[in-house]
Amino acid sequence: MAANGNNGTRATGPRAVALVGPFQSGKTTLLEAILSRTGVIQRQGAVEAGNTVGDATKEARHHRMSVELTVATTTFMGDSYTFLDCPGSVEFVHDMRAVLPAIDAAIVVCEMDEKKVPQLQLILRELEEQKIPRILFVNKIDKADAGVHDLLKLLQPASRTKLVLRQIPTFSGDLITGFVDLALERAFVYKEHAPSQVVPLEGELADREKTARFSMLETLADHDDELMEQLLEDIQPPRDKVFDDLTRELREGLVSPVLLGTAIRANGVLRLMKALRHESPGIAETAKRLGVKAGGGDAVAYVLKTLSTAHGGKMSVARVLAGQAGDGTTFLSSSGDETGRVAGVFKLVGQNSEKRGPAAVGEVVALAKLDKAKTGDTLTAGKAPHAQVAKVEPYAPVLAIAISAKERKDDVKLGQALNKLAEEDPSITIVHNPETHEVVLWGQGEMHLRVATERLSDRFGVAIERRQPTVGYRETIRKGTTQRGRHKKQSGGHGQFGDVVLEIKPLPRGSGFQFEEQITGGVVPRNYIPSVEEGVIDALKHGPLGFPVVDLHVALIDGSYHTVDSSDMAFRTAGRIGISEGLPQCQPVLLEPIHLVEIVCPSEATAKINALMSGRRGQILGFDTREGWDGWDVVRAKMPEAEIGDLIVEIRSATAGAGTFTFKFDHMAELTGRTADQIVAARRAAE
Ligand SMILES: Nc1nc2c(ncn2[C@@H]2O[C@H](COP(=O)(O)OP(=O)(O)OP(=O)(O)O)[C@@H](O)[C@H]2O)c(=O)[nH]1
Ligand SMILES: [Mg+2]
Repeated sequence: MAANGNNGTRATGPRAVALVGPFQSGKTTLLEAILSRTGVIQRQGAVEAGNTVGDATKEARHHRMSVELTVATTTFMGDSYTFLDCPGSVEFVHDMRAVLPAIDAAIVVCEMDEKKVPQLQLILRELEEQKIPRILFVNKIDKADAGVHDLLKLLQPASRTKLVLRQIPTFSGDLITGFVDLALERAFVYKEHAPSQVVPLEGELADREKTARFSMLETLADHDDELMEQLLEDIQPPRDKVFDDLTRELREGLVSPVLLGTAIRANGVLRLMKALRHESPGIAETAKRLGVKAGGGDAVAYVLKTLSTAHGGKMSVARVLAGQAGDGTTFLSSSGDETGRVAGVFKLVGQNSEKRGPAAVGEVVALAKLDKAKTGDTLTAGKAPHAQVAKVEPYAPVLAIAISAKERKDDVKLGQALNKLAEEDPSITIVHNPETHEVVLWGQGEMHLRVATERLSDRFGVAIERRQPTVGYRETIRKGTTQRGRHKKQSGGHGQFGDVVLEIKPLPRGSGFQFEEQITGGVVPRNYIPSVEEGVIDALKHGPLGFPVVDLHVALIDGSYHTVDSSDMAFRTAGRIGISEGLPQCQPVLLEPIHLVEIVCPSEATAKINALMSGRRGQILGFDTREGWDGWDVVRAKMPEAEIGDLIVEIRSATAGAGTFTFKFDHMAELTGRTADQIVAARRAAE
């Protein structure tokens, strides 16, 4: 198939490009290099020195890693580019996932590091599924050795699309000192913080170049018959044709080019920018990919991140997918709700926001005061809602902590802060446990929750205390009994009198609580019976072991009353006494929640995961290959809730961060012996 007329024509208009990749691969450093190369900043800062444009929040600086998205807009050769520097840590992956629908292309920053290949695979998977063009940037070439020859062998397994090596490194001894661009057929030596210098391509290097170029062309020819013929007939394809093919095949998702560089020295950055400029699609193609309907010129925008500014204002970082968005634009969400009226359009460069005029199609800006807009919303200024261009559900949380305000007076403030926290980061879930009165914060991992609590104090001014959340233990009985509950009080004038006989019987697991009345002859008057049941329920909230009691049947079989002294209160008390005195005779036993756990992990970690599960009282149900995932397994097990607490921490450490799990309540199981005794003792001590 010959290149058609559109191919090779440069996309125009503003671009949105995400910097993604495994943890610590150098994305934020690369952003810094791009900003310095494009003149936004005078000097390139370093993550180590804590002076980069990205990661400028207190939490990011403190942990020396990206803990949220950084947005920075710059200009290169007359075009506007917004870079979205995404955190690499899997715990903050939602910030990346929410960004992806809005971008024209992704730069996947990676390293020559075998350990990081599974993570790379996860990221490429997301991009492949969303059909987002992607360029791999192999960073830290300064640290790579001669093994870099095997670059594709290492990286290809992570990608389902064919990788094409666009550049080969050149060496001086063991050090990589430059590269040959295989499309341009030109050799360069790296200069620190300056454009690379062209050097003659000759001798042994020219031979290496020929071989590498041929294999690049072979890959491209898989999707271009004309090129295939030229290669077979030993005809040199024209350079323009090669560029056209690179462009078309990148945009159509047939190949992913691989470029090299060293972000800390800004090496390889200009070539990367040029590849973006010439080869990445623009907003027209992206809007098509997303199915944007630009009816009547109304603005359509996608919200990729929500920020709470220091002064409490809300900003929706959005990409304009059609029309233009300016002050006064009123938006509707996909569900037809008014999200508010734009009051301020800002250009972002990290923490720096600069007021500007209306945003044109393709631009990424922060829109102020869209009070009801949420991350992931598709907004339209039209009369009818626009279909959601993408639906990004956060991953189910995997780790929880219980939190409370350090000072009681901050309780209300904490509630408000939690709302803002969840608005900024939808991968956090806040659950109020009505039984224990705990506020439980669910998140994606230890660091995620740590940063969340830091934000609560740094950004929203609420100091908090954190605890392990209470495990949902219950207790039940193993045998039945019949017990009288009698409440009699003669205090001055009016006395209190209630008298009941309760028959208590165990029920099968999962039955809950049943109450039945079997009163004959009106020994307990009808109107008092609901109060007896209430008294029973009161007592069941706190059984002899200290936990809520479940799976039992209580029948009211007998009793007596007094015409003057009996009352609802008295019968409620009698019911409660009957249960409290009866249960200890029923062989109470502890119940613990057991969950069905499903772990996904790279196969080389499966044995470790099995051992880990068995070590935590897990019952392995089996393991399988993960469908559609070469080199991955799924392990299924049943596991007590108490052991799941920090399971994610262990899974991540056994899988270089790539493994994860989901869980679902399965059943309550009896727990006896030492573990049970310890739990009961701890409960008593806590009371
Ligand atoms: N040797 C070398 N080190 C680099 C290079 N680029 C980044 N680093 C170092 O790698 C570490 C991580 O850099 P970052 O830029 O924070 O990486 P990142 O991908 O943004 O990290 P996360 O966002 O936390 O995933 C820092 O210590 C950098 O100084 C490079 O080109 N060469
Ligand atoms: Mg970073």
